[in-house]
Amino acid sequence: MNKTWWKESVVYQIYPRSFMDSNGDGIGDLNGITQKLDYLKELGIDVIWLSPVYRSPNDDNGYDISDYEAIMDEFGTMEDFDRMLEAAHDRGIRIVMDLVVNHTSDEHAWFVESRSSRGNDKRDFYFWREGKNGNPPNDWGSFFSGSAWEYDEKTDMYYLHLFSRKQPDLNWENPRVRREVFDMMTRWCEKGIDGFRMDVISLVSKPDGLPDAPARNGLYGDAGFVFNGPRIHDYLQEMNREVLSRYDLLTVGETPNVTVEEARQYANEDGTELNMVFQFEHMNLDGGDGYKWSTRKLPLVALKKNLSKWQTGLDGAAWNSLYFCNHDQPRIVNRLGNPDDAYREASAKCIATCLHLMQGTPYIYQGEELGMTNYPFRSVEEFQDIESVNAFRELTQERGEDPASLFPKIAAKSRDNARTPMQWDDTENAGFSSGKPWMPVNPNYTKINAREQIRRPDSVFCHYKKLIAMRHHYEVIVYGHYQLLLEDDPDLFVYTRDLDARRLLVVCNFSEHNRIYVPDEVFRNAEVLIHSGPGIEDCTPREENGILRPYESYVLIL
Ligand code: ISL
Ligand code: CA
Repeated sequence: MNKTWWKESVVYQIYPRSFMDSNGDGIGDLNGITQKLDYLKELGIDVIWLSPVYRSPNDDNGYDISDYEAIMDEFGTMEDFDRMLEAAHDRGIRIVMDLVVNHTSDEHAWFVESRSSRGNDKRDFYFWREGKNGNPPNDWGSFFSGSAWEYDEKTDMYYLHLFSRKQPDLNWENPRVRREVFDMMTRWCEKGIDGFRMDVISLVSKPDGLPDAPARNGLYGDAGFVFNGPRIHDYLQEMNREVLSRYDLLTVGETPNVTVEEARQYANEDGTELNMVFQFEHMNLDGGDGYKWSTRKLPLVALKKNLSKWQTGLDGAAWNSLYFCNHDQPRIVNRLGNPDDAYREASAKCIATCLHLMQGTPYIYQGEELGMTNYPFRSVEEFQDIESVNAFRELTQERGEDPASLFPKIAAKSRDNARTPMQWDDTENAGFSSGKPWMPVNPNYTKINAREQIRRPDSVFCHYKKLIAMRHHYEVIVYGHYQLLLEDDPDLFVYTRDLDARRLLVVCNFSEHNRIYVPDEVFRNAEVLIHSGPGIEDCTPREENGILRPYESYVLIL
């Protein structure tokens, strides 16, 4: 397997709107990020993935871009961006940009032109189709509810939008579209950025002829089949030749609905497409009936099997991302751990150890390193995210779901959970802003915040810091081969990693009771790399009698 810096790095995702507000308007901004670079340096991360900072009308918080080469007014100016990039580079931190090119905003100049007339020069930059007997051209549903087609009176045709109607899909079949995208990417590379996280890149090649979906999902065709379309690999190889191969970048494809087989192609070791995939199978294991809304917890045995499948399936052939949190996911402590005071920190650390000792590039989402939790929603009116708002409306009004029983399911899974402001300290608004935050701060900021954790050696923050330092020190953590033990145990997640003479044993008790696990004889004299659990201050796991307390975890190295 090739050794490269992006396999050895730890990435930290910033959602700028909620990270740090420097000017008191309640909205996080670029200067706020610059102010907090020393915090990230202290944590020890190598790379920042910056969620979109481009000009946008914010129908989907910046994932609807109206100008790829301007900064969103609320976030600052291009000069602020340049200063932030330089300040990050001064600290040895790279910056990876979000690249959202499956769609633009409907306010992007290309779409404004495209929609102006049937004969417009940019008409084919998007998918325009005639309706069928007064209905949309096909049955596809949008990921944000409703049909994926919007009727446009001006030219009496429909345009495709797999996300909101303000996010029309770009037509990658058109070579001019690809040229424009590649040139725009090149200009960002010339500016000195360090890579791209490619939003839903597995969606850019649409099935030939845009047929109805093979399966129905309620009122609409299940758009799941639109992923990994017929020309996706041609497009990525072209992008690689034209742009990516000319710079030293980290490239990660957001690839929902990708299989291990396909991922081996997207992120192949030969480097003809992307460096790594960011896939979702493990995040879908706690979904409900036909959709993601549910209060179920992530089932441990299924999670172990799934993560292990990816660990062994890509080993030596391709590269994966390791993550439990991002701006689209509820907080992992609620999903897999226990947010109550007695177990919150222990479970956050157990989860972190389990993930960060695997093969792949770890991603930490802002606040995860503090063990931040879901927001305690009390009513539907508190949801802000377009996905949650639309889903609640569609499921109650069009599919007859009972609002009272749907509410807790959406509250448990809403993307809003990840988007409450970063909890910096215990002062007003958690130190995020001197004004009224665009989204309420989680009331638990008085006990969960960065200032308190940075100086407490047994904090979640210090645990993440240690995990990152370990990865930088031991090659076996980056490159070692993985093997799962105790496959069917409902509480324990135990695995080994091997590289040459080095061997790791990772032991995590994901339950709220004591368990006994005695490591194999070969680990008798192994060194303890990291150890955590409720009230554990010492550094030696009690392996002699094998007792593991709730959420206790440790790593041994030979
Ligand atoms: O979060 C989701 C719904 O459960 C996913 O379907 C999500 O929409 C999907 O992973 C694509 O996400 C990306 O593209 C979206 C944007 O809203 C997300 O924030 C982004 O991560 C459209 O650009
Ligand atoms: Ca601001």
